[in-house]
Amino acid sequence: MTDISSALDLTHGLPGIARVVDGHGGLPKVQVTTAAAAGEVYLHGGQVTSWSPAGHRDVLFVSRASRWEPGRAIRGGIPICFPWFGNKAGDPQAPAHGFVRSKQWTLESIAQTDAGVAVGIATESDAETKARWPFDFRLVLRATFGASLQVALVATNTGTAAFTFEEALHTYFTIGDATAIRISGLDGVRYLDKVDAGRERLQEGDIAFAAETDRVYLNTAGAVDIDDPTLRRRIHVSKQNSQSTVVWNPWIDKARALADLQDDDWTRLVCVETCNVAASAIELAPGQQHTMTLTVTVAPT
Ligand code: TA6
Repeated sequence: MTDISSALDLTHGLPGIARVVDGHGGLPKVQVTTAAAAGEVYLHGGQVTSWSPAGHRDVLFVSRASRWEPGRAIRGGIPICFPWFGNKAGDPQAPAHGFVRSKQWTLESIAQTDAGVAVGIATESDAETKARWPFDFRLVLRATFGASLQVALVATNTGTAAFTFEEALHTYFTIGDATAIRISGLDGVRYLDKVDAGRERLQEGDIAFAAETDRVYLNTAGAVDIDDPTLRRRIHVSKQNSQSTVVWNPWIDKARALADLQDDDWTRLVCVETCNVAASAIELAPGQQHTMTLTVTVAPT
């Protein structure tokens, strides 16, 4: 066990419930094990990488080809996109989806609550982030592992100038077969089709997958269901203070092109992302705070 994991476990560990241990690549992670659920969060990227409620296999997908090293994003779980989503406008050299998903976060708390075991981690601006984005901020992620998974992302403007940011909880869900699932809850919602040069379209009915799909659903605060006939379960994704939902499946060619995805990973993952992007970007004045929350439940079908 690395010194950092041992020290954090000594300070924050709850014996028999939540421990800080070395994960892949020797990266410290919090491992939660209770009767209600098991789960994991890496300090690298502030990334939840596992949630298995009792009686269910893991609801979150992580690729076996993922990299586990400083400066690289973990491929799977819940990457955090901040302070921009996708490519940064006017700065093609900037890292896609911002810089906090490849940053080391700080463990602040582990506590048992009525809803489950709550893990609090944080990151904030520093010289490196300010070279990319000249604002002072603090981000806190609270992940609660229980019969449901709750994830809250709290952004605070700790500086003297207002700023505008985009954010996403870019959740990768485990599914049995991408060609068989159906996603409901976005009927009648307009979206930007990123596979078709960002053309704006209208969703009609449920989403089914038959090709690369990359869509930004606009002005939608509603919940989404992922119906999975192969794993015989329904994943319910609800949210608060989020006005955009992104749906992504890389399909064959994109999965093959991404080095940290296995070629057939597209068959067993779908991203349904809880966001505030594009026209729903958030403006914060100095001292102001914004909290976006995701709640996931799963039920057999
Ligand atoms: O959320 C969908 C998306 O923006 C896609 O365009 C695709 O690029 C995906 O994210 C993964 O991005 P990444 O930078 O992690 O390879």
